[in-house]
Amino acid sequence: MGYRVAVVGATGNVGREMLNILAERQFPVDELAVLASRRSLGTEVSFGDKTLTTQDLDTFDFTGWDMALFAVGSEATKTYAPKAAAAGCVVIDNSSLYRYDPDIPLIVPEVNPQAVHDYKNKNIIANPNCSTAQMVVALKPLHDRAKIKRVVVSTYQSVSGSGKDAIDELWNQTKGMYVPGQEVEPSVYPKQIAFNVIPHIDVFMDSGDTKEEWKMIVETKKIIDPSIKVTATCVRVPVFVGHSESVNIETEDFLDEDEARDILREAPGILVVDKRENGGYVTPVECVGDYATFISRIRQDVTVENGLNLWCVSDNLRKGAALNAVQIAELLGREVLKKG
Ligand code: 2RA
Repeated sequence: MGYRVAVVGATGNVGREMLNILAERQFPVDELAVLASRRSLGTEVSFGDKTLTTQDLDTFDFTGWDMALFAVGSEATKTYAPKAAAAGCVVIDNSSLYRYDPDIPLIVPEVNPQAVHDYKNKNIIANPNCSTAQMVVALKPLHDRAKIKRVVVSTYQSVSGSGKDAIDELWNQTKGMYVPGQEVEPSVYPKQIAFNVIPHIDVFMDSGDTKEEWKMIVETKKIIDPSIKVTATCVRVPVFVGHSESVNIETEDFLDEDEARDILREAPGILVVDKRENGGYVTPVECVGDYATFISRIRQDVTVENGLNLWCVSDNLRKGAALNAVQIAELLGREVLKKG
């Protein structure tokens, strides 16, 4: 016996990836409901070799459904997630709405699976921000071995993190650079993204950090350890899918690069590609469609007593969103609901 699962926001990039991954991983689904706003009503979406037609989220009754994977913005989540939770359907939410609620677990299954038992407070589990998810997968095994004190991270985030319009903007703006008269002015982003980088993701906060940077700080503390000091610079780059991160780590105990590499090689969810030669590292175009968090360029940071540098790349629509949500569903089923 399997689960009755709803995917909310099934026509968006992340919603479609959730369906792809539920099928790829043969999640035990007895019944699947694909829900969307009235605007997308009747849209057909793929689930493995099946084609499903979206139902109206506004009128859907979640009673008797086991789990609802939400892949919609915070506003729609605010309206419909409590409705699903109150009907007894466990919500796994990809928006940022509930991530910082102390009564709601924020989970990366390779890092803090034990937190899945904390969902009972509000029948909701939060999925982390995409740039946080891949980073904490890499940090956790090193933290367990040598206790991380401080993290300095610079991100190189693909445009798919901003949605379909951003993908179109990069494509059309790039084409427009070569076709006179087809120039495309910035609209999704404040500045040109083609052949450019933009050090601004989400809104600016009083501290001078952007909210994306704030999310990485707060979420890393909630998922791994509140004592870890984190500072982040999040940058949008002209890449379609795949977030990259340059991560500098300072630990309490000394950890040499070879031991760090061995620890990462054995850690869940990680693939180490690290050779000091041409091509001996992973780039975003190579991670697309993969489940793994790829780690390269592992080396000592000799400017501090116990420092390490590494390069971290992952598919932001998968580990950064849809895959992590499905892994939470698997964890919830295995550890709590125990059907399937
Ligand atoms: C981004 N992390 O990359 C944000 C939201 N997905 O735009």
